[in-house]
Amino acid sequence: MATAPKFYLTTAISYPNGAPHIGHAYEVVAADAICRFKRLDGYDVYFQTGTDEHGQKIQQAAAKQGLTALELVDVMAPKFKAMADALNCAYDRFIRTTDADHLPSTLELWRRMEANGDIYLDRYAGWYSVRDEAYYAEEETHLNADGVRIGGQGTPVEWTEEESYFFRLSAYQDKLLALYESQPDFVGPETRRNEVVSFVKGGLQDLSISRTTFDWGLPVPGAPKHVMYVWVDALNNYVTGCGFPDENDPRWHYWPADVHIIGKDIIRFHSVYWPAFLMSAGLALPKRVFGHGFLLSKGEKMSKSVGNVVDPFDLAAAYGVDQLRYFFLREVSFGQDGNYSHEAIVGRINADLANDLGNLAQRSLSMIAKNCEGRVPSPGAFTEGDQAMLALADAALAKARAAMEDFALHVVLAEIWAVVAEANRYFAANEPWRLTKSDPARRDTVLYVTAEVLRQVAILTLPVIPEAAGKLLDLLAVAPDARVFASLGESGRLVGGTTLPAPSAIFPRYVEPEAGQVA
Ligand code: ME8
Repeated sequence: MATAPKFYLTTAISYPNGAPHIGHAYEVVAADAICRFKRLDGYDVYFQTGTDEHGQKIQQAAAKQGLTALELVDVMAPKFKAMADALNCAYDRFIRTTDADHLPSTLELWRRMEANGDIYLDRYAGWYSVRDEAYYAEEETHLNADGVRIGGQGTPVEWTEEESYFFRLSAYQDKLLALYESQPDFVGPETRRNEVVSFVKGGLQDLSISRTTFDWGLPVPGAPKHVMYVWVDALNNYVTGCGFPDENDPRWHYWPADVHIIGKDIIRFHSVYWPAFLMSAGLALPKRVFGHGFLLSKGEKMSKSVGNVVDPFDLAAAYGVDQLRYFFLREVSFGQDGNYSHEAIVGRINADLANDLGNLAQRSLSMIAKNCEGRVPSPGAFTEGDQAMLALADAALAKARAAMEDFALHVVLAEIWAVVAEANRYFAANEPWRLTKSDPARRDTVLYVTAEVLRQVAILTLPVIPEAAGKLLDLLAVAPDARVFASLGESGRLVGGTTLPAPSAIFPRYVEPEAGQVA
């Protein structure tokens, strides 16, 4: 038997300096949908997410609460894991950078970069943002109205001077440019690629990769005063998860990652520093880095001071897990920023899920239960219209796959909903409810075609709304092993006469809670 092609996807690992927010939820849901899609399409998938637990930002947050850094991350990291679980994200590993296997892995990365002549000791003097855990060149900073110096991503920077190990990033400028040239989709989407290429063309400074003014980090080998710069530690999680440095580890074959799914604010770390570290250490490079956009609350960036940091657990409880997942992935063009609001979420739930898909399923399955003895109806000869309807459903996988090549999750869903819309037109135009007396055989054919289209829509939507799509497949009596993309199209057609369970609703409409109740 041919072995399945592998697919290794990672999300960013989040800073557990506070509770997870809707941006974290968005990223892990998108990553999960891509992984589920690939699994259903026959890939051997490895999906890693987790938390980034070292560095000054965590240490400062802990100190503010009177906790040690370890105490803080031991409270917060489980909340990130619980969020991924609550949102039905089927990750293979939730990595924490405090996990025991991450230290030997990261020491080995360091050792290899050092052996390659890329690490030297010097002094750092420059601007540092603790919030971004990032160094900024003077020209990337400005003074704001209050006289506070602000870095490239809008956060305050502070002057930092200390002894530091440096990574010879400047030596990788040409190699990186050659990489972007030879693999045009290495960084996506296009806007992010252009941004990275022009940053690298502008010239690369060597990178400070150790700190001496605090101690919450991985130790630099042979230099007890130094802890590693948190980004060296953080990026390396991606190979730790594959068993690095043990190349006999059964997970090692997953490396290199097929894609790192991250937010647009950390594209530079992933598409400049990380490939340079890997080249230096003699390791294979990830195939792609994709920077999604930011989720904004009615156009504003989330921040605790604006008071619009939304708790993902509350959202899931208010709207439903599948509903929230669908909203994230349908409403926002993956790769661009998107807005969320109560109105927008309710609009999507009621229009797309409750009306378009839910009602069609409910109406057609109730008619089948009532008129066809609760069995899949046996179709007669197909008309041209029936054939066109089936052909549209059969063609959806190819369109979804093509969109998935660009991680265009919103296009994947738009293609599937184009089939749903056509199925609604087909059902309305053929009026099966009028045929019971005049032509029951024709009614059965129309109901069969509708149910068969629903089968395909349910399989295709499993990556995004796993629970509801699974329920729809239960109602259609589709066997568990037939819930894969290989069963789409003609090969997996519903079989007339198959007994069906009693129908029930899959998507209730969202109804505003009574005044006084919290949504
Ligand atoms: O950056 N909308 O951690 P983090 C969408 N530890 N995505 C958002 C977002 C928003 N409003 N806010 C943040 C870090 N994100 C590092 C990563 S990886 C080796 C280390 C995304 O907790 C953000 O872009 O600040 C990033 O991809 C992820 O959430 C974690 O952000």
